[in-house]
Amino acid sequence: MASIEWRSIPTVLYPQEILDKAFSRASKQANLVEDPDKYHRVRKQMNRMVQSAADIISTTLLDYVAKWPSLNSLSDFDQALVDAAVGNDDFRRNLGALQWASDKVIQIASDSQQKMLRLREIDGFHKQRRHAYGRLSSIIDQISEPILWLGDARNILRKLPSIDSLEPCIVVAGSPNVGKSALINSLSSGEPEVAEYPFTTKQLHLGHFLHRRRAYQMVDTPGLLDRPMFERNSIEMQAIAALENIGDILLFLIDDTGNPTTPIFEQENLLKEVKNLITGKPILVVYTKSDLYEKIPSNLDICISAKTGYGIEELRSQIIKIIAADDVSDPLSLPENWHREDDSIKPMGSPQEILRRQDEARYL
Ligand SMILES: Nc1nc2c(ncn2[C@@H]2O[C@H](COP(=O)(O)OP(=O)(O)OP(=O)(O)O)[C@@H](O)[C@H]2O)c(=O)[nH]1
Ligand SMILES: [Mg+2]
Repeated sequence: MASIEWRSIPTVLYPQEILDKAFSRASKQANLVEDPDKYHRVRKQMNRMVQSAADIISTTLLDYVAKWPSLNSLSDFDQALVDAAVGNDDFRRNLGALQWASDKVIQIASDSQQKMLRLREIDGFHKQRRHAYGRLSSIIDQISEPILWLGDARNILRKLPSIDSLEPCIVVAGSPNVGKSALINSLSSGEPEVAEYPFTTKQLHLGHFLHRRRAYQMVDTPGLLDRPMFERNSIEMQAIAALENIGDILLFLIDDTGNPTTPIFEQENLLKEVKNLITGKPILVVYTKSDLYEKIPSNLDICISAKTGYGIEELRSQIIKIIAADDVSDPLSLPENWHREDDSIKPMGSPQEILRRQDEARYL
């Protein structure tokens, strides 16, 4: 599943702006009508106005529906994000209202066309046009709340983190202040991003590094796990459950240096709880802030310092090894015991050769 580019969700016009856009373009269309006979000209003009206005309104609305992600196609994690940020039910209901309005608007245009066919007076065409415009405005009026909701929701959704579920993902957890964000920053190549995390009031750090052309994404979990289980609300629980889906590995950071914000026994309790909650993936326990030890205790398997870079490269290699993303089988190789009808077919050669031949064929 590809990632959602939340930032690409288009701006939503205000209800009045949608109408203004539709009516002004419709008038321009009407001006293009040429017919020396006034009766026919007015009939065509009025008809053209209604049809164009309805078309523009309907395309504008359907464009929103098309450009907003469909919830069903989102990963569990993204669905949990949307739910926490704006509410999945509202999301569905308000987009559904746009679809409903678009259908209505097309119906109004078609009714109007039928009626104009039966009219015999110039005045009647004008009246019918005004009547249709009134009905179009009333439809937009009826969906003004959903439109305004979508405008607000867009501004919230734009700030959500984008995580590509096709690429490996490392989830970084631990008590407050243990150094989650600092670790992500030091493992990242390029500028780490900051995004909104709707489950908590804190901002979340996103980073990635490349290894053999794969982007290893990192996401931290500020404030998500540092409360006891019974204090968490259902949305936070949903977020934790969703972490199961996005992450290939969970790094659990512990600050066991002199004066951690959270006492070590609490951090260890949290680790136990996390191990119970997140069962389907490897958990790597990482001790942080190694620079603060006079001598690093020998029982700490993995100890790093985001400040000095100590242990960071070793940790990176370990993560890559555990995820084993590079072990994917060669997509161009045939399965074993592949059945061939024709033995005379020559072996195709190495994947590189096949690609080279395909490349050459393209330029023949
Ligand atoms: N000496 C030292 N300080 C560090 C190191 N890593 C982080 N810190 C400090 O520890 C504090 C917390 O670091 P953050 O990376 O913000 O910790 P966090 O886990 O993201 O904190 P929250 O997002 O609030 O849960 C900051 O003041 C950092 O400067 C380290 O390797 N060595
Ligand atoms: Mg942080």
